[in-house]
Amino acid sequence: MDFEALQPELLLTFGGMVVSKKIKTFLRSYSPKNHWHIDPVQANDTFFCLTKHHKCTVNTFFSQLINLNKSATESTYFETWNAVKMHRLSRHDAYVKSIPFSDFKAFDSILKQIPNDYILQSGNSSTIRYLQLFQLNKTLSVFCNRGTSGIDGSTSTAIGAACVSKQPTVFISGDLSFFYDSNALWNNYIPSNFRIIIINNRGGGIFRILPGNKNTETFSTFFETNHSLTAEPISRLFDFEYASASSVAELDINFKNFYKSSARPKILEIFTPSSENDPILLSYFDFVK
Ligand SMILES: Cc1ncc(C[n+]2csc(CCOP(=O)(O)OP(=O)(O)O)c2C)c(N)n1
Repeated sequence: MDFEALQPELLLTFGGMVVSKKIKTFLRSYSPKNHWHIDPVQANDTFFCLTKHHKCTVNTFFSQLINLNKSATESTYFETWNAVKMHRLSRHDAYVKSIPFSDFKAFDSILKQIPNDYILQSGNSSTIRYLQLFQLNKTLSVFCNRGTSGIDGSTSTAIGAACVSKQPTVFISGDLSFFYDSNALWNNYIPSNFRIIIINNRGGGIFRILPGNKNTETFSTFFETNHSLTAEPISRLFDFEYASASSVAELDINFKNFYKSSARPKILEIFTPSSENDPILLSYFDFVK
């Protein structure tokens, strides 16, 4: 790819840290001439080229910018960028059609099924990383308790936020992250429209994505922490409805009912093949190039 053609003259950012390592690497290697961050209080110099911190809200910044009424500068930047984006989107769709059941395929199904206007809470680890590979339904409000990328406390955060917001919420979590914080379910305030989706790849799937020999007992015991737990007994303990799926067909059946109103909150546990997830994710990046 011609990265130089995508190098921006001006980069505008707002919000917290960028999750994508690829975007970070790109903007650090092909530095924008100017980087402006908009935030009333703080500005992270994520790309080591921050030139201005606009200390105001995003809405103030953009309304003042529009009011400047400056005529647009001649540029082909949008066309170049958009062509790359369109290519990537069509390759993305082709890739999803070609792959077997896996974390990747499960995310595709999950994201197509979330009803409009839901709050989507994401766990850390690969959940938040998969989410950024998909075009999300724009009516969703998406949250992730990033902090220092801890896999603890994500369920508690999602439940707390759902209690306060009163909006229907779906929380997507990895299995280890879910089991770490299972005590989050021990409270009397979980709304009945709260939904949990667990991607159970039987351990820390993210560690398989990193380079190294994965076919050793040391790897599976101490890095991946391979296990055979399921969330079904926990669902019974805390009075959640429970269902599970291990294929797209089973997911489709489950999603017919999953978001329907119910007296109790629900858990859907999706079992994926741990040793197939990482090659499928890594091949994706080559395929969409
Ligand atoms: C509190 C805390 N402990 C340990 C880690 C290190 N860590 C990062 S990812 C991960 C595995 C997460 O596994 P899971 O929740 O099943 O998600 P997956 O990687 O399979 O998507 C661990 C243990 C962490 N980030 N936070």
